[in-house]
Amino acid sequence: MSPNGLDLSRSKALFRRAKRFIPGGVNSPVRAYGSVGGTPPFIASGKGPHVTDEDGNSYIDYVGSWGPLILGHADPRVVRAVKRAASAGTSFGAPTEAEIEIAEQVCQAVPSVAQVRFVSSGTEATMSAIRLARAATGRKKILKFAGCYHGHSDALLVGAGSGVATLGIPGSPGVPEEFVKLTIQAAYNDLSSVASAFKHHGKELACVLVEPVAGNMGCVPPLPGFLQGLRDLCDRHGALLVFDEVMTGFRVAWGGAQRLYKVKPDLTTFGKVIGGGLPAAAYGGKKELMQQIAPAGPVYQAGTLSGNPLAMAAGLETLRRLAEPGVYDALAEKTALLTEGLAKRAEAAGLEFTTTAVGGMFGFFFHPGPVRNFEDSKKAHEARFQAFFKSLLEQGVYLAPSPFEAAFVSLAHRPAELQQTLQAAEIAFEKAARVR
Ligand code: HOZ
Repeated sequence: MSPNGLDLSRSKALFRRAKRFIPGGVNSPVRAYGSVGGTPPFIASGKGPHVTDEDGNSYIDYVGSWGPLILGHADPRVVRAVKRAASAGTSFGAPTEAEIEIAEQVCQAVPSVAQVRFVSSGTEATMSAIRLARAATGRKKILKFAGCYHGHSDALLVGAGSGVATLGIPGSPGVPEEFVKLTIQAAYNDLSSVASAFKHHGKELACVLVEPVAGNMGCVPPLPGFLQGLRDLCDRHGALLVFDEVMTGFRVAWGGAQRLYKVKPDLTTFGKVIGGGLPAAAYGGKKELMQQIAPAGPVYQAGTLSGNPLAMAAGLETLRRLAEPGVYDALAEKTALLTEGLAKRAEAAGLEFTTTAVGGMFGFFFHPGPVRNFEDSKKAHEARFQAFFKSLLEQGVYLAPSPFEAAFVSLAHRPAELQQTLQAAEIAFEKAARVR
């Protein structure tokens, strides 16, 4: 470490070079470290719970590629499966057996999914699920929650969390206002706001789209009864319930949040874990709905790299490991050790602080809590987050550079890394406490 913090000289040079050819120097906005300042470490490699940057700094990683790496970096079984698949050919744009195997796994694990279509990104999955919901109901409007992020398709940038919230922009130029008018917003964990939206738009709402555990306004779990309440309202008004499980699918429990909270949506979207660190995502649901997708039905959706053999191999191997007994209990225990340890240390530093956790996903807020929705999440102390983030990074702990992102624990995180993180947090909290 240099006297002024980390030595990131090579990352700095790479960032300058990247900015010449890539907008903002990054291929996804939050990675530019705009809201925390400084230079993003350019990552050279990852192994287990660690990533190493181009300057040779090693970090305990709680980003996990923003969720997919539930087994940690370069898991040997996943790497072997990908190598095997690659040596048999990287892409065919034709059906393969691996697609059936992973589809079978998903349909067996997720109670509401009888059929599933693979795509390449969460954005694509959610955009396609909405198209299907609109086609199935003959309605145009959709309801989403402020602070929930469902990818960057036009209709879904309204009140979006994640990068949109981090940049502090209300939406995006280039999204026609006609599209925006079709997206109705409600407050997360607030059934009365949903009931009121149904009162005004009931006959026009094709679906309610929700992250069953919000992960793009920080990690905000559903209050008891919220998801079931959505199910009931959708049934009453003839709208479909769509769970965006891109983040929560196979992350918070085997079969996802719907299995944990025992609420069955009509459609579900997946991404991240399901691709085992390669670009794969999916949407699925009841057979009668999925049979409307082309070529079985008239709702069009297609993709050259959909069901890509490398991504299917990585996803399948990841799901096989996750199907082993005790995996999710182990993950939840690791997460609890970390969040409880953080809360204790924050209290000792005299800070107002709240943590949230579901399975292998967690959040923390410099805020006394409770954090139930986007409005609560936005009240968290931003400058304290920045100080905490910076100190942890300098001490070798890698978190998402935004208070609106969730954090992830992997099966590769051992007690030693968790304890090391808590020790670093003690110093980081002292620094945060000096920020008024
Ligand atoms: N903001 C997205 C995750 N919630 C993607 C971040 C990235 O890949 O840079």
